[in-house]
Amino acid sequence: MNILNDIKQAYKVNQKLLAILVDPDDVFDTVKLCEDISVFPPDLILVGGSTIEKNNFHEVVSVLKNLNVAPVVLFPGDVSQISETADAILLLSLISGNNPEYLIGQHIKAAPILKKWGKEIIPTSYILIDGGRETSVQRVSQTVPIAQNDIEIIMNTALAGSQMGHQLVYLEAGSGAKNHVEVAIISNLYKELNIPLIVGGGIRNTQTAKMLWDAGATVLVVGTAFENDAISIKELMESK
Ligand code: 1GP
Repeated sequence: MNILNDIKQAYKVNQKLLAILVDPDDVFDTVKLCEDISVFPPDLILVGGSTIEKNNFHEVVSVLKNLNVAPVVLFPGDVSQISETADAILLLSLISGNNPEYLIGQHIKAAPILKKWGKEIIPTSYILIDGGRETSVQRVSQTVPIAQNDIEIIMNTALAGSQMGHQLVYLEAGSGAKNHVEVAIISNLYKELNIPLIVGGGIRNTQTAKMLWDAGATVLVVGTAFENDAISIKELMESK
């Protein structure tokens, strides 16, 4: 299995992918979670959160991995969120901000762990875009998101990330964002960059998902709406 190759291939042939984000802090019933995911599985399962208060991170990753319905990819808020059983990790650099801890600090702490871990590491530009309210990623990282209308800055930030060797660009409006990343940003980046886009934050219905996929996102990430049973994976998968 090579998840980056699969995403690049999807990008090349204009196939759309759905990732469901599971934040272990919001998991109260792993049996229900597994049922919800296995009835109609997404293409990818991301696991992580800006902070993890509960002590269930490894359990949640391994329960999802044991389902064996989709690759389980770590989406870590910090170095504590690396689990033995996952298939890959998005090694996120928060390049829209200037907090050294999220640009390189956590990465240095994670480096020896990831070396031993030996699984797939996917270097990813993580770009925070204003989603209309303060989200936990903003609070925890203490970085200011880029305004939705600063398309040139967003573009140049993503371009710099790809020039630094990042393989994916994750445009993040933040979990529970009021406003998702705007279509104009996605379509501009899709036109100008040669790199698959992951887009997440504030996607609450299939119409929005379809619009963002059509604008050029290769992977859409849905977390809150799935947690709240407000969206169905089946409908999302069928709306591609
Ligand atoms: C957050 O992009 C993800 O990192 C998902 O956001 O919870 O708003 O779907 P939502």
